[in-house]
Amino acid sequence: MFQLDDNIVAVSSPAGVSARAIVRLSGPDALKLADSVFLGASGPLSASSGFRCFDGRAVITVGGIELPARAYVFRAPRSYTRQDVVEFHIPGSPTAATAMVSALLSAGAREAQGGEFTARAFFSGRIDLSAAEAVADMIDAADQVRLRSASAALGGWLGRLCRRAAVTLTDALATVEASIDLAEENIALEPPGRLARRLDCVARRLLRQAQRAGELPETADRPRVVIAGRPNVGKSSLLNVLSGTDRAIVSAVAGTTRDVLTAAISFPNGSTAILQDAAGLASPNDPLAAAADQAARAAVAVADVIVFVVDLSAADFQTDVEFLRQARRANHRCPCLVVGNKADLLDSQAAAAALAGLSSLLETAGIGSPRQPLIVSATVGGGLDDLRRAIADCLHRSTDRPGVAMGLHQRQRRCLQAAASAARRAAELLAPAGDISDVAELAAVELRAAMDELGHISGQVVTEDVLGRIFSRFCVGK
Ligand SMILES: Nc1nc2c(ncn2[C@@H]2O[C@H](COP(=O)(O)OP(=O)(O)OP(=O)(O)O)[C@@H](O)[C@H]2O)c(=O)[nH]1
Ligand SMILES: [Mg+2]
Repeated sequence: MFQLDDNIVAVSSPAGVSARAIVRLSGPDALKLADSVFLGASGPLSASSGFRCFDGRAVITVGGIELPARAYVFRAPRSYTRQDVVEFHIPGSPTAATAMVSALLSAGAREAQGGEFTARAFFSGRIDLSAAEAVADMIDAADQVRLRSASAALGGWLGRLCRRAAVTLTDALATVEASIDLAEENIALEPPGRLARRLDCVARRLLRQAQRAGELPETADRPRVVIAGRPNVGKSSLLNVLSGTDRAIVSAVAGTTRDVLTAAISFPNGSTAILQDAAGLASPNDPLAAAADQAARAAVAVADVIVFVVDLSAADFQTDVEFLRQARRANHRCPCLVVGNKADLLDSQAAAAALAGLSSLLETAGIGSPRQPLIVSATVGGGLDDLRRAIADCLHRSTDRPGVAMGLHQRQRRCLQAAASAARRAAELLAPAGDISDVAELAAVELRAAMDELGHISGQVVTEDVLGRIFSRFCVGK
């Protein structure tokens, strides 16, 4: 999948103009190649020791470009990739960075693919697969909670959990295999009951972590805030005003929005999310409306926060409450904000009465949310700051459950659960056995299966297909 022994180069700072651009080079000839574009004040980089930085000039002969530059030298094996690595920091012009990469390519380096530096760190044994995934999670982290979780994974909690479990499993497997080899020899091994208890303990620990850890997104998706509600209540108007765009068509005709529309929203605390507006939930009677309704329900089902909008000036909220109940059923773990829109059409007394009516209906229906419905006007603008704050708050809560500083990808969770099940099956075989050798062959199969599952997380047992999917999440230069 990746060639590992040649010299790779890439711009590893973000696209666009910035204070500094970083060009990264890794491989057996990295220092020699670096010397072809860098004139250091204290001599060639290939003569330098590692863990040093040198000021000098980047000299790109094609085009006659000369720039002030700083080179950071990391010598193998004390580098990210365990190869010689040079990082050039130059003034943040994308043109200069691209010219430098081109010069290094002409000198013999190869353009790095997305994630290839981290792949080298993984294949050289510098980090395990869970840490490599954490690097991608950290780059993608859309909020502090995900950042904390990525940082915990990079700190190695998952790797340590798997290694500790693997030690017990390897130990148990050795005992079980010894029981086959030594069956004739009358050598006392650990009693099967005690071995079973140890394995059961490992299974429980793995399962507990699988259940406790939060869910990490499989892609670089920002959290999704889905605006739902009946047709014509002002969902598209809210999408536009909250995102500061004209993304959605607004009209007095019910059923205007058909597709799920998306816009970015950012919050005062710096976090960002994807805001989605879909068709009004309805009991559709034509095929197009049915497809639109289905798309809206699918968006609700995977939302991180639901903003359920009702038209406060409407006389009756029964249908709204029924649709809200359906939305909650489709995604019961997701926080939900109820928003009374079009408050500008009511005077304050009528608005208070409508709010009380809506709240009591919600309570009767048993779907009273922990907070009161919010009152807003998408067109006049009232209540929108409160709504933004409430959404940010919900986003925080949806990922910041107490004790959850750790997150797992679905694949990792499945592997932990499968490892736990296999360890438990081994324990169940051993517990009632009179002697380990009575169940040794079957128990060994289960123990190996459990170890394989853990190996899928650390990367010891992993297919090219899984690796390809993981490293394709990275951008070039990382
Ligand atoms: N007075 C008032 N009118 C509003 C407000 N919000 C939306 N409207 C109007 O309500 C109508 C419907 O608004 P949309 O934003 O298209 O509603 P929607 O929920 O997206 O409708 P569908 O896409 O058909 O489901 C438009 O005429 C809007 O101008 C509001 O806060 N106050
Ligand atoms: Mg709409």
